[in-house]
Amino acid sequence: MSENQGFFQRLVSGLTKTRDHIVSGMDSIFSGFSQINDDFYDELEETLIMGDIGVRTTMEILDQLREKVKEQHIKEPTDCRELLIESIKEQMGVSENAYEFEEKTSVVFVIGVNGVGKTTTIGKLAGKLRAQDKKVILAAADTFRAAAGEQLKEWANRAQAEMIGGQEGSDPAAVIYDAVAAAKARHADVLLCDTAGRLHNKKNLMEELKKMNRIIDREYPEAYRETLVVLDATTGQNALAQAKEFNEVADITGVILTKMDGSAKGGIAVAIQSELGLPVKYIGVGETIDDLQKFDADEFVNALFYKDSDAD
Ligand SMILES: Nc1nc2c(ncn2[C@@H]2O[C@H](COP(=O)(O)OP(=O)(O)O)[C@@H](O)[C@H]2O)c(=O)[nH]1
Ligand SMILES: [Mg+2]
Repeated sequence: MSENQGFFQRLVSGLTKTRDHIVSGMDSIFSGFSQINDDFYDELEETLIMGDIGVRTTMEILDQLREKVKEQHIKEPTDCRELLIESIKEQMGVSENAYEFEEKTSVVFVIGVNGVGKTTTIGKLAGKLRAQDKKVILAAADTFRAAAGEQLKEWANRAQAEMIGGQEGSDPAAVIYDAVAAAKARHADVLLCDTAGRLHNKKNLMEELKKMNRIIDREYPEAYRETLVVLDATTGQNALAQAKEFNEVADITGVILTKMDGSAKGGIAVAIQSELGLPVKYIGVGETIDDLQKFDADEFVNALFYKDSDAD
């Protein structure tokens, strides 16, 4: 099985709920209408929004569809299916250098609210990089709870990576400072930084993140930088709001969408790329070290819309 097929199959089974909903919703619209009219577009709109694609993105997708229908003189609703899928894919372009950090000496700063899956994702990412024989260091800069450091330590052991941490309640910026020093001294390929999702208040958290960023800028200017915001896909449109907030304090370079194996409505991946202009780089599809996948927008949209028979 090629990696792409694996990705597709996994998504297909992971996204069963959303997929069944979107696919059957779409198909009943395409077959239920005998002509392309306002009602037809209204129903498509409703189905897309229900799938978490978001209002704005849905509008853009449908505008494109309308244009294509006009240009190509399409008359049959069923002929819109491919055009619709095409329009959705067009909302999701990802830049070519999305995974450059894996090949460079880099610092990956991982942010996001509590419980979205930051620590788990760092563990998985460390595992992936170690499998490529990279030297990986983890920075346990979530010093807010002792359990957070212990949890990351377990992942470090699992992935066979080194971890730099601090005492509970210690200054997370100091942990970052130490971790950068260690990464430089030991010629690490990638430094992965775990952060807290909550401090005493939001202002505090945002200030702390900025401070950590400044330390990396100052102490490790030669490193390639990647700032990934982790979002829980099952929280739907809330995830979008979180990404917007974090984007105000950090230059986010990408998104990791976790819990795509649960009841997530996959449309959120489309909404993020379209509305925020941020690429989804990985998706989490479970709780084990292997459950992190590179995100391929085309494959993803195919997984959302094609029936099993189409995939053969
Ligand atoms: N099903 C599933 N669970 C996940 C995934 N990623 C993380 N989790 C779970 O989500 C919970 C919170 O994860 P954690 O990494 O501690 O979140 P953090 O607070 O952001 O560091 C844990 O129980 C993880 O096992 C995923 O992709 N799929
Ligand atoms: Mg954590």
